[in-house]
Amino acid sequence: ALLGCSLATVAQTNGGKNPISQPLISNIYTADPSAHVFNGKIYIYPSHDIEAVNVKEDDDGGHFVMNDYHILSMDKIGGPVKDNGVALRLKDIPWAGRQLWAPDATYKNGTYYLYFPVKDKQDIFRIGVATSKSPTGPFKPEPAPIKGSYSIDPTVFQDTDGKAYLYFGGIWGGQLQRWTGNKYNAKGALKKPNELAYLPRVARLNADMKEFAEPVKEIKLVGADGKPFTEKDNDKRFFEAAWIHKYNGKYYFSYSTGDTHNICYAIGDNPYGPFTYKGVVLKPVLGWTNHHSIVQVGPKWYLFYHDVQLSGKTPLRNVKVTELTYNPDGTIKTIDAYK
Ligand code: FUB
Repeated sequence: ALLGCSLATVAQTNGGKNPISQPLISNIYTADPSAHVFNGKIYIYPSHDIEAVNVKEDDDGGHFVMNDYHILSMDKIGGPVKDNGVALRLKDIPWAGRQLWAPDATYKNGTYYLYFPVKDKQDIFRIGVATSKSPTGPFKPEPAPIKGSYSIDPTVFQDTDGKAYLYFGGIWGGQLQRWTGNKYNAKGALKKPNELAYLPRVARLNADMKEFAEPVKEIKLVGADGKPFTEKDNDKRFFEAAWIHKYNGKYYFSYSTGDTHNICYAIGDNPYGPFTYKGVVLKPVLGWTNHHSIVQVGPKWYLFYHDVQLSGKTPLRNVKVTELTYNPDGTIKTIDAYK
């Protein structure tokens, strides 16, 4: 283990209760795990965290300086985890400037599609797509970002009717506050406490999975009272890290609340929402960021997430997995990763 820390040495239990989840790998730092099952095997598409040299931690995430992706795979939960090596490098993306952040992937008709946010050469976050015949790459990037894309944390969802959607957005360093009505304003400001919070975005993808089929739309997120959140509801409002999954015919939109560090979820009846807030999936974890994915493996559901157990440092994270369970009414049981 390059980090001087094997799974055996970090093993710990919580007073005989469930074992606390351990990092899935320790040879590299990984974060923002987007997990999928392809052909019965589990693949994790994470960010690859690296040490930032001469960069101070700031509110815009300047310290997240990632420059490639490694895809992880495992045959079963609890089994050995393989690091499949470099799948895509920043330097091979013709339009990219810096900061290769949280990716996601999907499969359609013999091709795997990797969606990734990265700052372009003008330092504006855009979303790119790269393709491969293998789930672990290497991935070949398209020559330009997806037209009309912006901000960070793309997540791709293919519905049972075959339509595919890209969800994205993140405030602060993710630059969502610079985009109103899909128009860029470099001076876009954060909302004041009583103003309506920024909303995540969605666009349906073309059949080729490489372009938006429609203008980007805002996703309506409302509280249990049916009212939209204001910025002061920052323990519930959207910040970044969108994910969507379907359970019993309902659409579950989950996301991070950023500066209050929760992963929350809201339920809707279709891919565009509105989504009604239901509660917390994952309480704050070690480190500033909280980012997750929710996936069914066989009969069980799992939450992939990260914390900073191995390094103790926010920009050097490690991915983990734990079981996720539903209540009979379809709500999710809140997870505390350390109890
Ligand atoms: O990994 C960089 C950023 O940190 C992600 O884009 C956010 O979701 C947060 O996890």
